[in-house]
Amino acid sequence: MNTPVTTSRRNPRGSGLRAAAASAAAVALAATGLAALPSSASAAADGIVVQYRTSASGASADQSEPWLKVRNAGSSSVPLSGVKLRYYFKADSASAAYRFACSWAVKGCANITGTFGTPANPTATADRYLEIGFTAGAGSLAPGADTGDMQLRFHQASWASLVQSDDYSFGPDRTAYGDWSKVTAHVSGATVWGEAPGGNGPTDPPDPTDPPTDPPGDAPTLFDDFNYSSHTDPKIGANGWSVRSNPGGPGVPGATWAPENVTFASQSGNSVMNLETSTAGTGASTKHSEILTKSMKFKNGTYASRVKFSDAPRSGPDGDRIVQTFFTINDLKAPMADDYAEYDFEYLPNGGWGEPANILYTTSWETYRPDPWEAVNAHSEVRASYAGWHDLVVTIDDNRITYYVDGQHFGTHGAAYLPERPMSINFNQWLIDLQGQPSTTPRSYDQQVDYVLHVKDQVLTPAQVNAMVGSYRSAGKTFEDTVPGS
Ligand SMILES: [Ca+2]
Ligand SMILES: [Ca+2]
Ligand SMILES: [Ca+2]
Repeated sequence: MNTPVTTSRRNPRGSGLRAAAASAAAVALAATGLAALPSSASAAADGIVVQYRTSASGASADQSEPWLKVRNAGSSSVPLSGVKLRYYFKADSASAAYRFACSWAVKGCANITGTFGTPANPTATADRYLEIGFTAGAGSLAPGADTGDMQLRFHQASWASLVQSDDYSFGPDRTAYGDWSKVTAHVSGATVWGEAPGGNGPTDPPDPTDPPTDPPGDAPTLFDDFNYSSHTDPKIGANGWSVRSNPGGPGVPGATWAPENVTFASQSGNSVMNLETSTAGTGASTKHSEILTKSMKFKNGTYASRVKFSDAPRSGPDGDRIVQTFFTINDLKAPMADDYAEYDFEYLPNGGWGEPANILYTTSWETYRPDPWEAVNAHSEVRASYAGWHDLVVTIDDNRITYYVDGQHFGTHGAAYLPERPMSINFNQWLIDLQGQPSTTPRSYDQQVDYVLHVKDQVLTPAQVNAMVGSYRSAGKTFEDTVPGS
């Protein structure tokens, strides 16, 4: 998408979420992110009861319509943002994609999230689940209270009819609300209501994509040490990269994305890529830079890169609201489409998005709507200088997204933010706006990138990442891509 965007909106090509930080929606979002972290609600959640009825009782239907209520039968208040519900079903084919919708809810559809996942141990009646979650805006359930009606539905992305008679959680006779143990409720990863389909309870063996005890030997991998001569080096395209030239957001309106601002230089025998952003204080003089994989084929697994952030321009006056990034992303097929996915490292050396100074964000996106702005994401942040080289790692398994900086845990975001579809891998540097430094004196900022590594479907520790990069280097291998296309 190349639609020009205002500075208060973001374009899915890049990442500019906190551009909307001033809006109430974004404030609610930040709260959502915090609530997605493990909460202490489990002690109070023993009394959670799930009630169910169907509004589409046919053996097959255009849409499945599980209507749900959550009741607090316990003795203390339960924050809904810590509660997840799972409705298990058998997919209509291995490749079938589903879409969630909320028709009406007492708590407000905007406070209810729906994502799809795959059980660790699929059964004949349950190889997918719909997971329902709540934003902070849904509030808490007092003892004895319930959520009221949640009129939910899902359908095939193709709108082909779906078969319900083979779905674990489906109750064709349940046309009025009643307790229903075939929809489970979870708090902080523990099952607090209902019975999961065979082999998917909380005490089951670890999922195969949970952290391996040994570094993987032959997992599909992308490694690139960015050993190129220039942005016109034909190896860049041959190795699957695109250096961006098409206009559009995010960032300063009228700015261009300059392929010539992506350069390569040897540092002690190791090739390093530089993304330069330059401006002389006007849209027309502003040049952003971005490199991204041409293929969206990356989903679960480990992503790692060594990136040098900078706090000051290479030349000229300082103060611009620059964004230095490493992220994965796919395309937003429709506003609030749940199969959108994005995972960001974003460093703002001079603040922006309402922040006065240095801040590093990691953000996991379920989805968003550009206009009017609404987003479903979770983020972690540290307000500090990150000038210099840093090891960035993000891992995605079937349960969570975990970020590390320099080997230290930086943030974990829950299952509601897991990717539904594969993504590209991107690096970019861009200016949020021109309000940080009003001067028209030319200046330019650098972001350097040493390497990128992706290991498909394997959760590596930061130490395992370093070991893998080390073995590529001792083998003299500067590029490998064995990740299959999707
Ligand atoms: Ca089915
Ligand atoms: Ca999503
Ligand atoms: Ca390198």
